[in-house]
Amino acid sequence: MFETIAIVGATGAVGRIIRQLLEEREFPYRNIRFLASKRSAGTSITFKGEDFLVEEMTPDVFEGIDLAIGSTPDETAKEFCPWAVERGCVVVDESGYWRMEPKVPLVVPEVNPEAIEGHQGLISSPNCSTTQMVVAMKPLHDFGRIRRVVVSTYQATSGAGVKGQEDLKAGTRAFLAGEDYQYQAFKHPIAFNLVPQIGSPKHQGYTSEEMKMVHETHKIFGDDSIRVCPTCIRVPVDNCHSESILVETDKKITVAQARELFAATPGIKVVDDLDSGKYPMPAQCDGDDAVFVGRIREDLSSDNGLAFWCVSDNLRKGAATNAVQIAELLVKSQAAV
Ligand code: 2RA
Repeated sequence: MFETIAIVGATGAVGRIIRQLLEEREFPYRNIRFLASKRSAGTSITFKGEDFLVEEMTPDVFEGIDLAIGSTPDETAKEFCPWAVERGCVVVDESGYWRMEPKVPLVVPEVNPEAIEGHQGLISSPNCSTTQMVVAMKPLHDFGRIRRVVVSTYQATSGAGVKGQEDLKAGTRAFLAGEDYQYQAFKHPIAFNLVPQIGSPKHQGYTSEEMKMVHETHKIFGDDSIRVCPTCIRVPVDNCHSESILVETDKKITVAQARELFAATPGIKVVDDLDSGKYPMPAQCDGDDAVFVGRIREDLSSDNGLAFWCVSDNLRKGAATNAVQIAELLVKSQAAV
């Protein structure tokens, strides 16, 4: 058990869910502290019925903290992670800043739990669009070796933060009232629209969000030979990312086999009955920690192709839940020593 734990970015949307999860999952600790930027420091947080003062993130605040779970912007993580690690604190970082550092394990507990072994104080949690995809890929990869993935994402506005969610609601109201609305999180209107750009232009016409799906998938599976072709789209959905995924495998996987493989995988829930209109939808997956899979079908255009639809709560499994699961792995690995 870690004696003193901290949530860094405790007042943000993901920080709030991390707090809920620590309580729900009875995460073990003796002392807990809540850290945030100067702007939120000094406010108070009620946790398990007790009031806590939110402390400002400074280098010295990490003295005496044994484990920190961080959900902050990249620039903040760039700063605070070394402060913490230098003071002997183990950090589970949810930001994008450290993910591709060779010495930093990038972990999805259902996929590569072994990667935490030999960590050097810092462990990263992947981007939300990657996390749900690799959880769904894992049983198929183990069974038939995935050699190619074509994925199109339908990403909710919550992925762009609370401002993104506000943009959807206020933009929709303004659209219906025939009024102008100044979008804060998005460059284009998101109400009654789709935006085929998430992140900045990065590589050969792909965006930074799309390239994260390529590089992070390679790192998590430890296999650069998996070819990944992503298209990331922002859609007018409040929360939960959806993905249309096509995998090509070395060994053919039938629909029945895929359904069985998915159903036997902890962390995956199968909702797959087209005749009765049953498939995962964002509005129904909101607030759940699972990765939902449905619309499982053979690819009509290739011999070993399998297509499916995948939905997950991007704030939970895509962020908070995965980070807390990594922290749980760390507790388990301490107990095993
Ligand atoms: C998004 N994946 O949905 C990002 C958040 N990390 O914008």
